[in-house]
Amino acid sequence: MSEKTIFQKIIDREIPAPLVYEDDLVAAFNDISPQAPIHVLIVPKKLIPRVGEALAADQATLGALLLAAGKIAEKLGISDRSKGFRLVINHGKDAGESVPHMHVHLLAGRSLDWPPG
Ligand code: IU
Repeated sequence: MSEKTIFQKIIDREIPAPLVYEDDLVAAFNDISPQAPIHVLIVPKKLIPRVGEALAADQATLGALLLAAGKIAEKLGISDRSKGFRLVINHGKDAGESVPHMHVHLLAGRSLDWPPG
């Protein structure tokens, strides 16, 4: 059995981090090093190391991640088009992945540059 990821430890309540959202398939908490005024990480409870390694059996979990993002945005009052938010998934070295437990970054609260760096 390989070592739990830091995110698995947060999900399993072994490391304290207030959850901003939780359902059967995903949990969400604030990023420890926020890159925007709002920076939430939405994480599958079952380990998927990175999005490109997801299996057909993970389809419901992948959908749950995006549905959770919409619900969190609504709750935070940023779902109106006059505000808005960005979702980011980093896969691998060139994308800057640092935690090998798939997660969706939800960034908001300021104007975000495009293209990203
Ligand atoms: P990435 O997509 O793998 O690069 O993102 C990992 C994120 O996890 C990054 O934004 C970190 O700031 C964040 N994070 C965290 O919120 N809490 C932690 O204990 C650790 C990383 I380690």
